[in-house]
Amino acid sequence: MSDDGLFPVELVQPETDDAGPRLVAPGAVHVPGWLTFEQQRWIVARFAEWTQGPVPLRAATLPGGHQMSVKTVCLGWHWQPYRYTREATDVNGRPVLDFPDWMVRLGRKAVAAAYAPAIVEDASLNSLAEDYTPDAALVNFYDDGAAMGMHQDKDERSGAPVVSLSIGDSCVFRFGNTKTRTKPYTDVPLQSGDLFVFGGSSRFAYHGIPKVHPRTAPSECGLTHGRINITMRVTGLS
Ligand code: MD3
Ligand code: FE
Repeated sequence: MSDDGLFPVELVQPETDDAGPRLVAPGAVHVPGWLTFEQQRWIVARFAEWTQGPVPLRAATLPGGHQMSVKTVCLGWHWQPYRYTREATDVNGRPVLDFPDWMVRLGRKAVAAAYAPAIVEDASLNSLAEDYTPDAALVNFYDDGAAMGMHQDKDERSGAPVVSLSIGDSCVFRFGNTKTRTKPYTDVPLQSGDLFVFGGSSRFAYHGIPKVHPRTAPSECGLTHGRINITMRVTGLS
């Protein structure tokens, strides 16, 4: 992997004083404070560009007519409930932005960090990082009061891991199970800069964001208001 200077890949020490990576469930790893504040600010600047179009940040409308409180802009493939398309036919018909090369490299670094042998014992997960090639990202924005109900991500035709990056306000992430949208689940606090990777037997678990804590974003993250979450996926589509 070469450094083209576009993204600050040489990580300085994390600026947070959190505990290290934690295995939350088989294949589900939380890495607190993975992104530096410099990286967070750089991504927030890219987010501002993505929202300029061609497809605007929008709240998706679910088949029953209910509008989500979370707003989303997509890269690589446009997600609409419940499929991926190259044009945003549910918004303005315009083509989705390209999936950036720097995000592929960041995704590989994320999987390598989360699935290091010291954290997960499963050799099939340890070797996933170098070939990991996400082709879609959902970039979610949570304004005050936004939440995401318990759901599974199953519109992808691939069992490859999902990489999640959080910037801005802290929140409660609810990680459930693969059988039901109800208990048992584990609530994990997520903060600005945190990485979460969901693969293996966690890939199709129910999950959601029951609560975002307004005005908890650290000033250094570059976001004055709300929460950004990027999820990288392998769609398995062509
Ligand atoms: C576990 N986003 O975009 S990220 C989503 O914070 C989504 O915006 C939430 O759920 C957010 O679909 C949660 C954590 C996450 C993302 C994808 C997963 C957890 C996952 C896929 C499978 C299992
Ligand atoms: Fe999800």
